[in-house]
Amino acid sequence: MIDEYTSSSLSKRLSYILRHNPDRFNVSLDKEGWTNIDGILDTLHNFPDLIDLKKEDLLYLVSSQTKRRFQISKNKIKATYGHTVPILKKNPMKPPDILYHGTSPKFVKSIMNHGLLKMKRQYVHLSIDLDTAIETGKRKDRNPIIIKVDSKIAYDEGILFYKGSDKVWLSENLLPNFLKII
Ligand code: HQG
Repeated sequence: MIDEYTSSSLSKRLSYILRHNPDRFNVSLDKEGWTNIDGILDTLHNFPDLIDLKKEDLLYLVSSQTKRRFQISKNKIKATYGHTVPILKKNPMKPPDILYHGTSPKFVKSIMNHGLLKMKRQYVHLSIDLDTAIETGKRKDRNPIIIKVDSKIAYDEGILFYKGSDKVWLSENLLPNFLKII
């Protein structure tokens, strides 16, 4: 079984390959972002510290993450959200009434002027609760700012939302009038 450190760095490398740069690793994704588990294992075995990685380790990583970053179906695996490579759009769904976005204080002025934008990713990423938003924001700054998103009004006004995972919702760009700093 892999230790916690390896598990976290494996998750980051897998995210990088499946969300952002499959080509660099000769990994091919289908239209929905799926690829073969055996192929991805072969790719991961090229990292010196992952040479002994077993399929069970990968299955354990996927099932143990509360953020559900990856999905497995039969012999395939995909990243559930976060892509910068284009994959087929998910089906729109009605979001919870309120969602959150954690970010760095240095982006807040621009966000409140221009709205929350997808930037390099395929969607804007939103968190289901404050804890997840704080964790997300901490990737950018030790003291993140949390923006509350009025997803009910945005949805009622025609903005499309998609379920990313249990903790993550996705949307199109959101105008500042749907946002409030908390
Ligand atoms: C910012 C993690 C200036 C935005 C997370 C964010 C998420 C603006 C950054 C997922 C802006 C993009 C994605 C504007 C947005 N002006 N800055 N108008 N609009 N931004 O990393 O949402 O742990 O691409 O605030 O939990 O931080 O990897 O997106 O700071 O679900 O599974 O532009 O990644 O999930 O940064 O994170 P990112 P994100 P994992």
